[in-house]
Amino acid sequence: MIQNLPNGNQIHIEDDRTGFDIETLKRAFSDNLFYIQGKFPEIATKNDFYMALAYTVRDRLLRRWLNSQQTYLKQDVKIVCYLSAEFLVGPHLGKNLINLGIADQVRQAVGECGLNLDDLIEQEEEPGLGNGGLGRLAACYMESLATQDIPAIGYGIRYEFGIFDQEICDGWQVEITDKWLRYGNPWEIPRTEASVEVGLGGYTESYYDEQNRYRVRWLPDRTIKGVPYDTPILGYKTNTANTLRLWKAEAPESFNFQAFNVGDYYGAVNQKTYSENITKVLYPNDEPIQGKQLRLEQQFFFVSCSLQDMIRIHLSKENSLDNFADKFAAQLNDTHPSVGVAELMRLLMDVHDLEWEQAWEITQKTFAYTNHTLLPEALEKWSLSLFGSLLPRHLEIIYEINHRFLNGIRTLYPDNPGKLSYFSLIDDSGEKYVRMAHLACVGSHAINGVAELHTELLKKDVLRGFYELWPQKFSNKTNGVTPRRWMVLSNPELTQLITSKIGDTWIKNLDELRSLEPFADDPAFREAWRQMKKQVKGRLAHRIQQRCGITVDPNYSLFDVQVKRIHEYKRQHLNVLHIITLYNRIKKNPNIDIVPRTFIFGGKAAPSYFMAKLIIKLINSVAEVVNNDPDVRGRLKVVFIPDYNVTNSQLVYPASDLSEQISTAGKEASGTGNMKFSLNGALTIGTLDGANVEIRQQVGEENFFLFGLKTDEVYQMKSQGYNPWEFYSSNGVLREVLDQISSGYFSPGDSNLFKPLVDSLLYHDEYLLLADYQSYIDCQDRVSEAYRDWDNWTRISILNTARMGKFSSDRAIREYCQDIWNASSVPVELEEYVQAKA
Ligand code: B1H
Repeated sequence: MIQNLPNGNQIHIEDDRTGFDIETLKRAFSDNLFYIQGKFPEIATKNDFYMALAYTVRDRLLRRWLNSQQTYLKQDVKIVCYLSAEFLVGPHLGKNLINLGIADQVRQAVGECGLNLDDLIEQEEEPGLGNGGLGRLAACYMESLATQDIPAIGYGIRYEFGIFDQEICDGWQVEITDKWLRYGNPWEIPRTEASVEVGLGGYTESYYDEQNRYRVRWLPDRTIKGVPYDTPILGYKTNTANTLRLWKAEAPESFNFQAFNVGDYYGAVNQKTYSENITKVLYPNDEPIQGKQLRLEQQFFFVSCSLQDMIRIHLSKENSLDNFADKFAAQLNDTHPSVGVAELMRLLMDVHDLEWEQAWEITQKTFAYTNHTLLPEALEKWSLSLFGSLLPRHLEIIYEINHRFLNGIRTLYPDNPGKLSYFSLIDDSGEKYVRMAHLACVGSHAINGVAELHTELLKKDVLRGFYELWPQKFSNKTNGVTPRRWMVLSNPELTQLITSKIGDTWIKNLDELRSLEPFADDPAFREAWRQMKKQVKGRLAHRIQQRCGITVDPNYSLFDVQVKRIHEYKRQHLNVLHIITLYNRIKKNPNIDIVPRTFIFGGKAAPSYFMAKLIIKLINSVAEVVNNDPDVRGRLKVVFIPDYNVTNSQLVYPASDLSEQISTAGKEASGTGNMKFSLNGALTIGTLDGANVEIRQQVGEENFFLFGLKTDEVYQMKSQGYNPWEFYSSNGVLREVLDQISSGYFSPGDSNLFKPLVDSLLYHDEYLLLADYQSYIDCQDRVSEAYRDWDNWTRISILNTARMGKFSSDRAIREYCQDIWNASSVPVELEEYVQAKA
């Protein structure tokens, strides 16, 4: 590149920070080891080498990133702002090498330094800034936005401790704090100069301004400083690098000393600690969050920081906020950021002097809301007393929004006062609450679910009234995943095999996988596919041996995999009932001809979710018995992979033969793991739930193992008074399995250990395991039969991959851009030189 010097001269450089050839990469790598890590190679740790390489790669990102930001500043672009309490981005190094297109060069350069690239990639501690699907979706969407050159900012929280690390001790989950920042984070850049202040608590007062207009101002009693930390998110083989901007809470420089005891130094230090608490830790979901003040503080904190940031960016380019909604689209990733509706109103009115009507129009045009769950217990609500004491001005604004909204409802349904309490933003049936989903619906111009079935159920059930009111606001946006991480990075063998037949353009245009279909009938290709699968399974087998000390067979055993958060609705325990059923068949007839299976589980349970933790213990207890019973002779193996996270999952999806997607119909909003499995050629056993429905449509009914009650049958069975005991008493095989668990067969010395679990199934069975048991077992028997014909299984595996193009996050992002954001591509040119002058 050419660089301008301050004196106007120019110098040409193939410099160590941008060059891609092997010698340059090697030089840059050693340079970073010396000057950033401060080490000679002789004494450098693996982590030092990782850091040196990470900085080498980061340097090559920066030019693209700065050029992207400069392009957005100079051109009249619309920026998509994805507001999310979670971004589960996963490790950056391998991903950035793929997207920069320099994985091969870097592998060679590092190799010539006597190191192995995969070892260094493995050193990276992943940022666990999310619970599961919702946070991972946000990460896939950021990647697809960049790949399609859409200007975007991801706004979230820089948790000091992300999702806890899981260890398994004596079969139980133990939680360890996730100190992911321990060794430093080479991928982020703090932007202290762009810090903002956020208020909390206090009171409001009204006044008349110079023009004698009635105004309100908020006088918070605490102020927190938000410091942005930016991470570049590079698109695949494009110059666009967008920003993930995560906020860290700090104490403000200047205190309002009046509010404290003047001179109370220790009090002031305490206050500092208190401020920094806000971004300390990610809350694990599936925990009752009601009343958790810190969680509401987190939500308001990051949303206020982000909206202030968007307004600052806007006002640096334009002199009024009138067209704010034409320049920014703000997507609410579930209700977690929905307090933003009230905060944007406050900023526009109280700080920037707009009138209600205009502020409201801008707010509604700016926001859109994605719902991710139908579970009633997961719908967020905040008690009025907590909300009002923390955000008094926002509560006033919410009352006013509600007042105006309900006036409209009264006019529309004059004879139906029940409609008022149905729609109200305030639940006042007992203790009063703010209903965040209602706030999100009223404050947004668009509302979407994350799979066709889920969106239909939102319209029919959870948000029915809102759908009747504003049908035009509703649409479906089926989730998607990025093939760059979930195929190219995690499954190079598969990527290479596909590319050898159809070229590599499918990586950016996943529908092209269709052209693989004819090869499903080519015996040589099937053989190559089978060998590829064996090799990838071998990698996982090796890891399982290392991590769990369990030997599994990658050659003949069917890898039957369920990895996801542990939750009763996801029914990991139904899977366990199947394992025990097979085990009993062997015990009764040790010479039975059975298809060998390796059952692989992974997933974290919320620390306070007793039943989920008991399910983990059950899996490990069954594993102990099955894996060590000589009658089984290794034909069945059960493995629980500890600490399931993005890094581990990249090893799991490619190695799977069978994907377990067995939630109770109507409970899983979409699922995204289901897509990652099938893209990697696993066949699915699943219910008609979430995106399973669409996966089955795409791959073909005959290539999908369907079982279980459908959503309407679930409703029907519940309304007729479901009695699990009937299934228990009428099905001897099932009865035997449950009796074994409750009699302590799998928990020697503690026969009561699993009683809560069995009792819950026998007396409530909220998620209808017993009702679906037989259908699941029969379906699993069909799976085994199908696996015996490995050649046909391979054919179906190829067809699965070939027909999954729809589930690219690129497709999902295109739909959001067209239907909701009205955003378009802005290609970024790499400038020939960087200005040295200001
Ligand atoms: C999903 C959540 C979620 N839905 C509360 N809801 C949380 C709710 O910390 N909290 O309070 C965190 C997360 N996560 C998942 O979203 C759905 O269960 C999946 O079915 C879906 O695929 C995923 C992405 O849409």
